[in-house]
Order: sequence, then C-alpha cells, then structure tokens
Amino acid sequence: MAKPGNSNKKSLDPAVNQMLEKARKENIQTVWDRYEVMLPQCGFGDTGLCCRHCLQGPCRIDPFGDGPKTGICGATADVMVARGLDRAIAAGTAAHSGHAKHLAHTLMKMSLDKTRDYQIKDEVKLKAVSTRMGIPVDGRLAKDIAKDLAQAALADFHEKETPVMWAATVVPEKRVAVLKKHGLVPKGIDHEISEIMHRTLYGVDADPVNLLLAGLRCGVADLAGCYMGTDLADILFGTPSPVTSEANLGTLKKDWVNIALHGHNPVLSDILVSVAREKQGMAISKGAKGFNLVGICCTGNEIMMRHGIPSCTHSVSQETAILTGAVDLMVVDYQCIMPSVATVAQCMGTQVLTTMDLCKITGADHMNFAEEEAVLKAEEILAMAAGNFAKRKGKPVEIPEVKTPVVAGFSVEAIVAALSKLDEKEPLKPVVDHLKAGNIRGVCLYAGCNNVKVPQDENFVIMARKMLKENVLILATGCGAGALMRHGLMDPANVNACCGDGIKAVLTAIGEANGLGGPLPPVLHMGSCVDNSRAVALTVALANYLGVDTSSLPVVASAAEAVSEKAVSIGAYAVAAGLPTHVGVMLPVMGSPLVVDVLTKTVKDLTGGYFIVDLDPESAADKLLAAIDERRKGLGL
Ligand code: NFS
Ligand code: SF4
Repeated sequence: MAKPGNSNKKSLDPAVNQMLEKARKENIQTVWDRYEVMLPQCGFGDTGLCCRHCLQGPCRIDPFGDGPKTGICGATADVMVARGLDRAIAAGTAAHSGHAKHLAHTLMKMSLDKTRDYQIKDEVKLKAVSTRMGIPVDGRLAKDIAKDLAQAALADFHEKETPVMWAATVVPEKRVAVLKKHGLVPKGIDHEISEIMHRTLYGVDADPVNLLLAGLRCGVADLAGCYMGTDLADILFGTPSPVTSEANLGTLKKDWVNIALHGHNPVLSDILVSVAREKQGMAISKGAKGFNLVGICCTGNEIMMRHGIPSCTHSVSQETAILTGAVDLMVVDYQCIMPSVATVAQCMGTQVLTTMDLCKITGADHMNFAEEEAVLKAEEILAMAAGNFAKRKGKPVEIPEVKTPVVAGFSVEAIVAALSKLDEKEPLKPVVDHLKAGNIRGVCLYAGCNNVKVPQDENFVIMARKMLKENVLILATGCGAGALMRHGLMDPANVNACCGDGIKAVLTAIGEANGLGGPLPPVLHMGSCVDNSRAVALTVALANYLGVDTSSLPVVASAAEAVSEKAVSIGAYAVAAGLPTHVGVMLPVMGSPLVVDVLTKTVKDLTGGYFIVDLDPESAADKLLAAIDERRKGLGL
C-alpha cells in the first residue's frame, strides 16, 4: 500500500492540498492514494482492447506482440473498441435522461396535485418550451399545460413515430437535415440506449462504423435528455439569472450547521435550500448561527445558479469537504458520488445520507426522498444535521481559509436579457458584431469533470487563461465551471488581468449596460452538466440568427479533465452538433486506429464536428484556436 497523500502536485487548489496534508497526517486515504496503488493501470483496458461482453471472455487483444489479434468470438480490435465506446455513451445517456425523467415525474405529480411542495416557478419558460413541443398554451391553466408537457417528455423516452422532440426541435433545421441524412435522429431516448445494449451484445453488431454511428445517434439522444433536464428544472425551480456567490472550502463555517449537498438533481436540493431558509431556528436552537448549505459537483451548480448557494468543492476533491471535519451532514442524490465519501466520513465522524433508492452506499445512512412529502423530508434532514452539529460543537475543525468570489447564473435567457440592454430589438446582434470585428474570436465551452490523472484544475486553468488572452468568450458548466470558479475566473475583478482587449471590451460593455458598474466575469457559468444544453441553445441561437448551421460557427468545446461516461456522451453530442471537441485525458480507443481515425477525422465529413484528444493543455488550446480560426475563415471573417 502506498502511503496516503504523498504530495506530488495533486491539485492546483491550495485548499485541497491543505486537506490532503491533513489526510496524510491522519492516515486517511483519498482518491489520490487509491490512484497511486492502482498504477500501473492495465494497458488493455486503457486502450479499449479488453472485452467482457460474454462468458467466454474476458478477451484481450495484443496490439503489438504475437498475442491474440481477435477475441474468442472473432471480434477485432476495431469492434471491441467501438462496442466499448458505445456502452459508455449509452451509460452517460441513461444518467442524464434518468435525471430528466425524474423531473418529468415531478412535474407530472405537481400537475396532478400529488404533491403541493413544488410549483411552476417560470411560467414563461413553461409556455415557451410547450409551444416548441407543439402543445397549445393560449388560455390554458399552467397546470394543464404542465401535465401535457410532462407527458410529452415521458413520451420522448420510447420508440414512436415522431423523432425525439427534445432533439429534433432544439437544433437548426439545417442540422436536423444533416442528422437525418446520416441516420442520426434518435427515435426514443430509452430506445437508443437499449439498442446500444442490444447491438453490443455477444454476436450482434461487428461493423465498427455502424457501431460508431449508433453511438453518435445515442449521443443525440443524450442531448435530448440534457436539454429536457434543463427545461424542466427551469420550469419547476426558476431560470437562473446572474447571482453572486463564493466557491471553495472556505465557504464552510465553523459555528454553523454545515450541510453539503452533493449529486445532481435539484428535485431534492432546491427544496432543502428553501426549507433551510425558513427553518433557521432549528439550527439556532442547537447553538449554531444557522444552516450553511454548500454545494458539491452539479447539484452545487444547480443551487448556485438559482439561489447563490456557495460551492464548497467539486468532483475529484469531494472527500476534502469531509476532511475539514466541519460538515455536519452530506446529503447525496445520485451520480459522481465516490463511494469513498462514506469511508472518509466514518473516519471523520461525519454522516452521509443517501436519498434515492437507486443510489445507496454501504456505510451511509439512507432516507428515501419522495416528492409527495418533500418538505417533510427536508425538515427531517435539517433536524438530522442540526443534531449532528450539537455533537460536533466545540470540537476542532480545519477549514482552509480559501474562497473566491463568483458571479454565476448565465442561462441563455439571462444572456439574451443582458444583451438586450445593448440592442433591444436584436439582442444577438452585438455578439455577432463583436465576432465579426474580432473582439470575440470565438466561443469555447469548458465542461466535464476533474480526473485524478490530471493535477486537479490544471488543464482547465491553463487552457481557459490562454484562450481568454486570445479573446475567446468562455462558457463553463459542471465541474469545469467548478475548476474555473475556484481559481477566480468567475470574479469580474479579474477581467483586467485575464482577458485580451477584445473580450474585455465586450464583457465591460455588457456589464455596464446592465448597471453592474463593471464587466461580466471572465468566464460565464452556464450551470450543471445537463446545462451543456444551454451552451447548445446559445450556439443554435447564434446559428439561426446568422442563418447558418451550427457546424459553421467558431464554437468549440473541451472536457479537459473528463471522468464520467456522461462526459463521453456529451462529447458525442457536441460532435454530432458539429463542434470540434477536445478531451484532455486518454479515451479508451487508442487500440483501434480505425476508431481513432473516424472520431478525429472521418466524422468531420458527416457532422462537421470531431474529437481532438490532447493531454497537453497548451497544445490543446492551440488546436482549439486553430479550429476557431478555420471556421472564421469559412464564414469569411
Ligand atoms: Ni458532469 Fe456533474 Fe462533475 Fe463530471 Fe460529475 S458532477 S454531471 S460528470 S464529475 S462534471
Ligand atoms: Fe470475447 Fe467475443 Fe465474448 Fe467479447 S464477446 S468476451 S470478444 S468472445
């Protein structure tokens, strides 16, 4: 066993490093220690050349020596790699759309009065989305519209005559035509996921290109799941608008009942935020100054975007929140929750509470959360946390004094509203004018996770800083947003130091037109991972305004430190949408030169998008800048 926390450069974040030092002293293992003992990782798995899809396996292919060149069934390296990638895309799609389906059920329960704890917070968006779905809205009660919309959402999961509406109605017509031409329009979200499971079964699809096309189509289904997740969350919990907050472990407060909300779906976290605000007395009665809710990962993004709740940490460093000893309760729903949080929590005497039946963790407590009694459950959770505080009170904690100011909340609606202060009739015109003038060279979205294989935040920070100097407008979501916020890139005070003159002028003009007395932050926080849909929506709005397809725009994306299969499925839809898409860690595809060639080159002829795999942030940024310039040229700019 390696010694815990042998500190080579593990994170760029000083707060994280401080906690890792504490872990080392107290002999508590973290993700970095477990990574070290895992090395060297298996080369077959690393390159995608191992298959366990049937009981004759496991099979592995030797790409270099005299070992096997096919699996026992005859599957080639190309087939193995393509099958593996497809299953990752299907898993990612299942997660995003599972989150969306959950929200559709919440909306349905609300509209049928099965729960009174949820309301329609954004009726304008309810009507806009419903209209897009062909649901009549005029003269109807919001609840009735909501019921139809929930039904339409649920209908998008199974195979039906019409395509998946959350895909077909959210991209430009030109893009729909491209997708149709190549058979990339999904018929049903669950249908595409299950078809991937079918075709990657022992003895089914053995044509790597056919497999990859199905993977891309499933990627488009993933866009639908994400888009639906964003739409329904905005309707139920409000569409974000700019809000100030803070990030990093320094947002935990010694004398407060600290509750860390971790996971993804606002169905639980949003209610907890509102109930905690009303029930501060529960915390005060236990000798605390009140409840201090903080977010981790994407649930953190959801409640930061809508309520300004601070984010305490993200992704690979989630254990460090518990290592402070100051968290009284970590409440999780699903996705990206390392099972190790329960182990670290046991060492620190912290309670972890799982809340969804599909995500229980040994060592954590479980309480099933249901919309029917959401407020009641929220009160129980708050009481649990307050009780834990009473036991913790007076005991030593170590909270790193590190936090950064954040301005978040940049939904497309908020961006358009801000731009309309510059041009009321054509809000997108100022952006397009700046694009033409070169003040905005292009747009780059940073998304996805932090990966233990990369010094935490390094790829994101190096790339974003470089591209800001090159006048690229930067959008961010997920734990990519987390990385950039923890390094000050969502603090307007850093615009001067970080941005090129062009982008500085743009951010300042928008900020001042909106009465902020200064610029917008260098990086615009668009939300959680499902909210990558917001970046797609902005791209589509620009494409429609210019009358071009999305693949013509100088817009690129990067999952610079990707981990989850969700990042893979998002990458698939970014490519299907026509975007050059960078991945900053190795994808398990290198064992098939054919698959690599299709993903990085051939697919460009189909969708206009393609993958760029580059582990070096400097050269990755250069490649994205080159892709931006190529597209500018294509547009005659
Ligand atoms: Ni996206 Fe968000 Fe974070 Fe990665 Fe996980 S929380 S859904 S998968 S780790 S960005
Ligand atoms: Fe081996 Fe083929 Fe079975 Fe995969 S499906 S484990 S390659 S025999």
